[in-house]
Amino acid sequence: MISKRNGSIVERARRLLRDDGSVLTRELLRSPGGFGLGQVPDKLKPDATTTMICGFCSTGCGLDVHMKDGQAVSVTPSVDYPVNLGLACPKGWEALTPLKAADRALTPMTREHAGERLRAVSWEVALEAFTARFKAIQAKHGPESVAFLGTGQMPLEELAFLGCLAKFGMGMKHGDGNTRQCMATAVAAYKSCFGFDAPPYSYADFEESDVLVFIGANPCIAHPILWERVCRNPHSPVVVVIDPRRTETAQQATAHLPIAPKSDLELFYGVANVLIREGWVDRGFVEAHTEGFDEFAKHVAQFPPERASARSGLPVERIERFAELIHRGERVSFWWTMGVNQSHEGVKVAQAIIALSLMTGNIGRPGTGANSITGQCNAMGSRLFSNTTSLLGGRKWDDAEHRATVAKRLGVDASVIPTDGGMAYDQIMEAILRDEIKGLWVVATNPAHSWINQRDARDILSRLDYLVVQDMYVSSHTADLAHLVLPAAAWGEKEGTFINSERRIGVIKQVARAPGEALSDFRIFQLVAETWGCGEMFAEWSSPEAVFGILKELTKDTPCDITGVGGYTEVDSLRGVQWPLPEGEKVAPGSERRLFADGNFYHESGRARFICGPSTPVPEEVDERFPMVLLTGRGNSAQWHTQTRTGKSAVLQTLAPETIYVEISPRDADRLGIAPNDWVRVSSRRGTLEARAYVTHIVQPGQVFIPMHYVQTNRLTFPAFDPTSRQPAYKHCAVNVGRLMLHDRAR
Ligand SMILES: Nc1nc2c(c(=O)[nH]1)N[C@H]1C(S)=C(S)[C@@H](COP(=O)(O)OP(=O)(O)OC[C@H]3O[C@@H](n4cnc5c(=O)[nH]c(N)nc54)[C@H](O)[C@@H]3O)O[C@H]1N2
Ligand SMILES: Nc1nc2c(c(=O)[nH]1)N[C@H]1C(S)=C(S)[C@@H](COP(=O)(O)OP(=O)(O)OC[C@H]3O[C@@H](n4cnc5c(=O)[nH]c(N)nc54)[C@H](O)[C@@H]3O)O[C@H]1N2
Ligand code: SF4
Ligand SMILES: [Mo]
Repeated sequence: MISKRNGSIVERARRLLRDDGSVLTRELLRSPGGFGLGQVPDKLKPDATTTMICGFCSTGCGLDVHMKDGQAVSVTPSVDYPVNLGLACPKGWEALTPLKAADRALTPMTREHAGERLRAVSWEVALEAFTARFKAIQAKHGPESVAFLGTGQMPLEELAFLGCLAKFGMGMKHGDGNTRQCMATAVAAYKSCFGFDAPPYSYADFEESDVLVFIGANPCIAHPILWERVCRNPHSPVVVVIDPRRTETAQQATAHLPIAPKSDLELFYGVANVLIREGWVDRGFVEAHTEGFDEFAKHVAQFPPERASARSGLPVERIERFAELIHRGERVSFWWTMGVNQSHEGVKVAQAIIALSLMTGNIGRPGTGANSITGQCNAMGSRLFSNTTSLLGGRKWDDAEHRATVAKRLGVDASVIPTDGGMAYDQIMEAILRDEIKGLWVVATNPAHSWINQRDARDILSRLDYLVVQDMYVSSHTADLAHLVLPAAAWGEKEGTFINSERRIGVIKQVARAPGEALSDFRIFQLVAETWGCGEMFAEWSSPEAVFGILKELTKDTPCDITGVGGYTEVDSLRGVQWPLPEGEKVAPGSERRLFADGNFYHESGRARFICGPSTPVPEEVDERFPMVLLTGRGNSAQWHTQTRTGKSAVLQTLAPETIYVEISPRDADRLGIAPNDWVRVSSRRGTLEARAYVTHIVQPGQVFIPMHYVQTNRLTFPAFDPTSRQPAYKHCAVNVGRLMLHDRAR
């Protein structure tokens, strides 16, 4: 099974291997040229300080990691990094703690059947099993019967490796990632309106706007350092927050528009209607740089502010005042996040936001833009390089020329490159249910907690003939269902690059040793390639930096062209570098750039497009039995997603609520006889959970909110998806709430 190619990594490994795998690991940890990664790079002197990008959110703060005796001992925010300017949120300060947790995956582990205990095995046994099981499934059910789920939390070099290995080397057609849960809507909107997935802004725009509109975004919690940038704005800006909840951000804003959930589309069409009615359109910009405005104007004529008012619950005059504010603003920027993306009609909402910025000429100038903020540290990288929705470099799967270019550079036959991106995440889950997909490789994501409608999700995952989970922890809820767990090194224990929300590429470095026999995802992919028998295909993929070089070349002549960027050292000395930077162009260290300053967009016509469509009813209306709307999202700046990492820091745990809670309005609490801190039961048609009542004016009557950080939350969510982006609509389903008597509480 193992490739016999002389000098191959596995051959080398084999020579070093003893039965229990221990020698392999120890030897490799000592060999900087081998595939071990325990070695702190030579350039890192003991006691030196080095700067790298934070591994949590897409803000991409620079962190100074301080070393003593060759080990990272503490972290402080970098003062001269253009993103965070000396600031960090609690997760950044605590970035090293999750590495030391007791439940780190230390060796590969297997089990035959669900419910059995995992058993430690050597890497060789694990790789043999991985290959034999997946190959057997493919032999029986076809190559497409094995799929993968990846992540926006691995460096570019790793997520590109996974996408190329799986699709070109292992014959998989279907593979997606957690970026589908997160950014797919923005991707679809940008591609359709701009001709490429291109967030146009730079963080300097937070400081240069005179009107900032946040839509379904709570940066005080989810992107605290970006909110700090807003606070540095010297123009006394007007900040408008459009969110059903009076969030921490809304509380600090100039104005809060507490719209009814999922009424954004009709609201924005109503605003566009007023802008047109009042003659507040930048005709010069629209004529010179856009297409489709007339049809858009015709469409929004059906949405007078009265209609927007009826749907959103905002008075007509507030809608008109909001339109006027946009008109009067000289530099208006629109910022959106999950309140828009995670909706059954999110793509249309995002397109409507883009339309507002285009029709008022608020794009390409300082302080403007239709700006989607990304979520995870490398979500932007995964959009361009994970080989899921886009072919490497943001290219198109269905374009023969694009496929040929990629095939040529990678030295593979063009026939191994599929002609479409394959199934989206939800379609992969459905295909498992239909018995079409029987094997799944899950890397750096935790779907048993984070996927929508959890009962079904877990049922689906447990139907697989073979589930491989590659994670830094052995204790994740998804690892609980795995047949094979591969132990991964984490941020801080490996190197590579991330792309942040403003398109800035930054470097991460190895400052700590991975525990036990954990290997970087990069090394795991190399070993899988060798074991699978496609190692030749990746002969050039010898190190993360070598892969960075290949990926750079693959961006040539695309909108995200970074052929002018040097190696890691140069990226570092430039304090990160934003794409694009084609060969021959230069930027100064710490510089900030935005797109579309020349009014040229990426469609063949060079124009941006207005796109619109009918609004659609919410997938699960409230009714008598389930009379309240459940919203979900981020709860606290010290909690990250499924908490596998932040849950390991005592400091972060102290900053976060102890137990799961549900925000409920005083009026509903009163009506239901619920006092603050009471235990309540929240139920939907799909499941039930128990939570503490947080009685608060943050939520409107008729709505409740539960953070996603608790594993119970997705028991309730309704599996609806935007039909274009296939992003899950996590932010709307029908529930009921009732007070729990003490004796009712499930143990
Ligand atoms: N501390 C912390 N920070 C994080 C993360 C984390 O887990 N913890 N995760 C990161 C990731 S991956 C992401 S994607 C981002 C997410 O960042 P955000 O999108 O800012 O966070 P969310 O809380 O998911 O959603 C934002 C808001 O959308 C609102 N909303 C719900 N429905 C609607 C609606 O119909 N219309 C409008 N206009 N608003 C609505 C919710 O009330 C919520 O306040 O955060 C990133 N940052
Ligand atoms: N109800 C509800 N659900 C939601 C959301 C919501 O708003 N509401 N938001 C959605 C969004 S936007 C997102 S992005 C998803 C996030 O959902 P997930 O991706 O499932 O969440 P994480 O906890 O970040 O999972 C990352 C996993 O990777 C592991 N890991 C970390 N670093 C590494 C590494 O370097 N290598 C490997 N191999 N493993 C590593 C972690 O231990 C963890 O198990 O959740 C989605 N789910
Ligand atoms: S804001 Fe995001 S990138 Fe910055 S320190 Fe916090 S988690 Fe890290
Ligand atoms: Mo996300």
